[in-house]
Amino acid sequence: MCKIKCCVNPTYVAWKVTVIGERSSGKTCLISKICYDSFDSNGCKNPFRTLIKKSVKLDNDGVSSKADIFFHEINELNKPERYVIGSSAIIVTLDVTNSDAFRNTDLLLKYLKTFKKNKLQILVATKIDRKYEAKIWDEELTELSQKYDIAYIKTSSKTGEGIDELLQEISSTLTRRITLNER
Ligand SMILES: Nc1nc2c(ncn2[C@@H]2O[C@H](COP(=O)(O)OP(=O)(O)O)[C@@H](O)[C@H]2O)c(=O)[nH]1
Ligand SMILES: [Mg+2]
Repeated sequence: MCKIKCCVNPTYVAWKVTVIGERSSGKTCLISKICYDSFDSNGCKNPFRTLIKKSVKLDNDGVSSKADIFFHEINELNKPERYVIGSSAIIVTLDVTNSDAFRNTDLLLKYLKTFKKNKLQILVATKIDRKYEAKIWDEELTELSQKYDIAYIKTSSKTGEGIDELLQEISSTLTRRITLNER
């Protein structure tokens, strides 16, 4: 089994991150915003099935290094284990304007609990710019976050809100995990 440690040297690390969520929950737009800083209001037609790279700089206890984060998306909410093989993190997207998505996201997070030990998981509320149409609020997000003991971040791929915070959360948490692993 490839542990994250084997991909690491003092100045470079690579992580695979899986973005999973209901259809139209904003996965493609999220990856596009993170990796290309672009948002297409006509919708993002082509899903990112292959890995899309975002390079970030890390500062680990004063030692600067580089990380490449490779994102991909999946729609298969039903037993997605084969798609998350080799992933260091799983981002679960939840469209705040879609009240029907709450239950399926709850079920997905329940299923993903199995992977919690070795994969960072973050609940990402999407389309926060449409707050006047929002059906899912902090109360529901906090409920899921506490139930499954995972962080949640509110984002908008349209305005960019929360995108830097999300990237920071991924890179700092995964860096911390490497450091702990190496001790
Ligand atoms: N207003 C707004 N619309 C978004 C946002 N993210 C995605 N969308 C729209 O939601 C629809 C589905 O997005 P997409 O990324 O293709 O969803 P996916 O099926 O989960 O990959 C598209 O019409 C997007 O333009 C967002 O942050 N704000
Ligand atoms: Mg898509």
